[in-house]
Amino acid sequence: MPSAEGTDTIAAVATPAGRGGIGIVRVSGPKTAHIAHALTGGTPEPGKVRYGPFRNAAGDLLDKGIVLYFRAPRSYTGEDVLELHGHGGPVVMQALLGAVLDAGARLAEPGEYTRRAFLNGRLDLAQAEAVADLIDAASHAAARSALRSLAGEFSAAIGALVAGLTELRALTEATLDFPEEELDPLHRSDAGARLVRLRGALEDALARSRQGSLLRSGVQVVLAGRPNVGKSSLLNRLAGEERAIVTPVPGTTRDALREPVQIDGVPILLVDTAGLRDSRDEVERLGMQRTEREMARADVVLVVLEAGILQAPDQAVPEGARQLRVINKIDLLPEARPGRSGDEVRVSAKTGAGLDALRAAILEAAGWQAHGESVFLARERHLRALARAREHLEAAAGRVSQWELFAEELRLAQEALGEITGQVSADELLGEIFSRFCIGK
Ligand SMILES: Nc1nc2c(ncn2[C@@H]2O[C@H](COP(=O)(O)OP(=O)(O)OP(=O)(O)O)[C@@H](O)[C@H]2O)c(=O)[nH]1
Ligand SMILES: [Mg+2]
Repeated sequence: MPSAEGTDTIAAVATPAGRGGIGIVRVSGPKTAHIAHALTGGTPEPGKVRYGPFRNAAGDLLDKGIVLYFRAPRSYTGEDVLELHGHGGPVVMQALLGAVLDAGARLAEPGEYTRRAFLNGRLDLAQAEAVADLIDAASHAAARSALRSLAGEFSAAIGALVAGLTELRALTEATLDFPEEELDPLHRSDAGARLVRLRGALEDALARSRQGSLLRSGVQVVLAGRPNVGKSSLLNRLAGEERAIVTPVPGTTRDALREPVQIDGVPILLVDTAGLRDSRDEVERLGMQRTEREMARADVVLVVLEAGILQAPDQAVPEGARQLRVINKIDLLPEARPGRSGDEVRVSAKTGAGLDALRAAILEAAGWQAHGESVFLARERHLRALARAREHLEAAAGRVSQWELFAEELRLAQEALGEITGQVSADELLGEIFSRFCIGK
């Protein structure tokens, strides 16, 4: 269960490195009021904004700025928190931080503020992760989804599942105490029905989380094919600007070129590659090796072919990647129609015909279904926990007449779900999660 750990006071520059109008040094812990006094010469009032000079122990003026003070537990970390808003230059910030450290704080570790917020019960683990995800969000859709997790929507869905499991366990354990009770057959069908409902709710949470994990980590889409089929032209079309060099000379692209784009808010990393063919040119061959490496990492491979020629590269698309056949240059064939049939999309990079169908096909191949506002920006860790809970519920479904085993599977499912919000969490797990934050968060 969350509880306060270290009683030392931490400090860090909370704004990004570099120069800006404002820079903030944040302090959290028991010595905060003392440090505020040391730098500003007064005891700050909680919740009040004050403007004044910041000085070091020798009395030198370091900067003038705004002081914000939050008293425990009504602060981000749940401890006393001080924010010194000064001028955002690296020298000023280092001087302020130095004075704060001299006054008794130590430098915060990555993610330590949010870790304290979790340990003091201000946030659960899924919410704490959402803080990092919101900051790292690569699209508006990802940011909105992280914000919903931060507001507790994901945790609430997990909490509802846990509550359902707790009820079912309580019922089951009551039956274990009275094995001969008449109520048993009744209870059995009730338990069965409850389990079916819980499994449905878990499937739903898992589906929404899978979608969200696409938003969080993005999708890698590789354009591959023989030289001159129009891979770079397609990349430029999808990116909406001339990023890759396009020429009529086969073998133009030598190196893999990455371009982040968004399709319906889903972050997509497009990778243009060197065309695949037999070549004696050393540079081109190195380029082709890269193409194969990129294909091995791809979520979706677009195998681009030229209309009328339809010659595919000899290299196979690796297993695990979804593949779409993209017939380009259909403007050259008067009878060809843009659009999609199955895993084949007909387009023209030149005219833009069929590009919307291609975008839709990419999203579908990546596993995206528009869930509107309700996807959870889940992490791999959450998906694994949900999948484990699902296995235990499945095992429980096969044990509806062996109550002890049934109860045990329910307990294990609940434990897996508890890891998501941090109700059950080992120290290593916390270390692993928070060490990926940057300092000052
Ligand atoms: N008519 C027509 N020409 C196209 C189309 N797409 C590309 N081209 C032309 O085809 C030639 C090759 O295009 P690129 O985009 O460089 O082809 P690539 O597949 O990237 O070629 P490499 O980098 O050499 O492997 C250029 O002259 C393009 O203008 C299209 O849809 N229609
Ligand atoms: Mg090219």
